[in-house]
Amino acid sequence: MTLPSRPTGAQALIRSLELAGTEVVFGIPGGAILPAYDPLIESPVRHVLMRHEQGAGHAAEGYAHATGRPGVCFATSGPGGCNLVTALADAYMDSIPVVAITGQVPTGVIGNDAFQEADITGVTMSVTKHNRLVTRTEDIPEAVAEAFHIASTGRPGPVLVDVPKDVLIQTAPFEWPDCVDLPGYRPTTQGNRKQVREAVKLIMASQRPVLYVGGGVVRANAAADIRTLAETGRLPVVTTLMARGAFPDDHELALGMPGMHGNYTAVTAMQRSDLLIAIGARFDDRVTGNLATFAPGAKVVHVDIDPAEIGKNRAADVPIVGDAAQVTAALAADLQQALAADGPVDRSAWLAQLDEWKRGFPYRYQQDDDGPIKPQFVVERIHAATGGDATIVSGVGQHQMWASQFYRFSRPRQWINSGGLGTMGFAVPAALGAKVGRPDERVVAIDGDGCFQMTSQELATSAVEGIPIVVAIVNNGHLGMVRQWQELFYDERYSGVHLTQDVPDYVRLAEAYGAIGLRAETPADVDAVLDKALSVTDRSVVVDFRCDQGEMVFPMVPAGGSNDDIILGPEFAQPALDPAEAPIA
Ligand SMILES: Cc1ncc(C[n+]2csc(CCOP(=O)(O)OP(=O)(O)O)c2C)c(N)n1
Repeated sequence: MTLPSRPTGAQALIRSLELAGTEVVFGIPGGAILPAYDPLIESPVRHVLMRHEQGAGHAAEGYAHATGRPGVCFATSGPGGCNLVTALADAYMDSIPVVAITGQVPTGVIGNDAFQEADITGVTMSVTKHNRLVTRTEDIPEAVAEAFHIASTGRPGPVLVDVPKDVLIQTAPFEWPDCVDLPGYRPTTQGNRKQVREAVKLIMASQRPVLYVGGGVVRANAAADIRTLAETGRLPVVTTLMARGAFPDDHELALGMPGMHGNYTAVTAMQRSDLLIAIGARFDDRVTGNLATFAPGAKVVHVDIDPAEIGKNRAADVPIVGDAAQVTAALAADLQQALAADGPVDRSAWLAQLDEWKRGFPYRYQQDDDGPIKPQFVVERIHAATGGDATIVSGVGQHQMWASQFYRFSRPRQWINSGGLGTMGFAVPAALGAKVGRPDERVVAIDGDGCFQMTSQELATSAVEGIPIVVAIVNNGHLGMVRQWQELFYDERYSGVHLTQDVPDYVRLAEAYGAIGLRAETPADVDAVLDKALSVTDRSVVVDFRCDQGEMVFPMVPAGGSNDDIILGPEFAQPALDPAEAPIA
């Protein structure tokens, strides 16, 4: 877009977005942000009109997850900005680079309880990496440049820029900053050399190491370095829920997902380990279980770009602040040298033990030909039907765990989910964002029936904007994950979890939104329905998989429990706890 010598704030905003590399904005207009929508008409930046601002935020996240570039969303003042809050909190928890632009009431009436006024910088203070109210038109380019810089450097995260309507309307000279220099904000990227050497000493001395790979590895594009490090040191690798795909599941050193619903080998390997090399991971309670009993014999090397993460939950013997890719590459190079100098470390007993656990305790489920469809079977068949090559996006709940457990991931950014905040309703809009960012990818949302109903209106966005995705609804008629807790920990006293499988009619709902609706009712239907769904490329397809309503996710470490007390499956299920002793979520 070419600018006049004194552009309006709105023109400056859109030009700044272009200069920051924005190709698409997900949003909904309104009074305060209206001026910014006008120059969008001349701009090559695509605007995707969403049906709810939460959807705009999740779509921006999905775009960022899939591409690694910041996702951008627009909302108007007051309710528009407030509707973005969940998505911003989600991006904050999962370190996703998002730039949110909100309109604000004119500067003269700020603080006046003006129509559609909300103090959105105040509201989002704790769920954004940074936010700013711009009060002068000439500051817009700098504010946008800063927002992209902060969102995408260091530990990525959401940044909100709030622009009052009069600031968008007034004119000012346009000056795009060549570089952004923020005093006090200089993320350390290169790990301390001495600490890297100390870490390598621990790796060389370790008999039972585990490379504990977190979402930061995906954010830092460090997957190739992780592979080099793992293969150099023959280090077994666990990939957390946020890191699935950062190390290929079919690799001989891959142990899969640890944590509350992780597999026995990953969980137990960490418990028995004598050295955890944590990279871009944050010792989340869903991974550690009860911290007091977590990996009791393990020393810890902790690599993170955010110094606040190191020692937060578990003390580190060797803390290394730095970029996951740079530090991992340095570790691999030093380890290579140490191995060349001192010879290989014999860890055959440990690796044999891990293999034995892998063989003895894989994820398990039973699909009977004449029984109800098992959700795990649906995920396995989606894997087969997509040749393991789709981008998988999930909602939150049981289906999320099954998707993470049973889809075999082979590359980073192939798995997109809401880990930290656990936001129901994430899948459909995030899948749309991912598809916009990677249009050549097959994008499949594996969603719960409860989650789907929170943001299903974005199917309209899909139809009108031409963004085709497949939505596989694991329809168990319940808020399944909560139902599971009530079954296990509240003596089967079900309260507020029954949705029914029939309302809404997902096939007709899909059709009403211009998508194709399909249903699978028996295991024999599953492959044919999937083939049909995946053969459609010009519109979205929603598949209603009528699944077993009582299936539970295993293994399970009850919240707050010790990872040593992992429950492997129904046949090992423990007696219901007294509700007074029920785990604290
Ligand atoms: C916005 C929001 N509200 C409530 C919850 C609590 N919660 C976690 S999982 C879950 C059930 C999800 O149900 P569904 O989408 O049907 O998935 P399922 O567990 O059955 O696979 C609920 C209510 C949440 N995570 N997010």
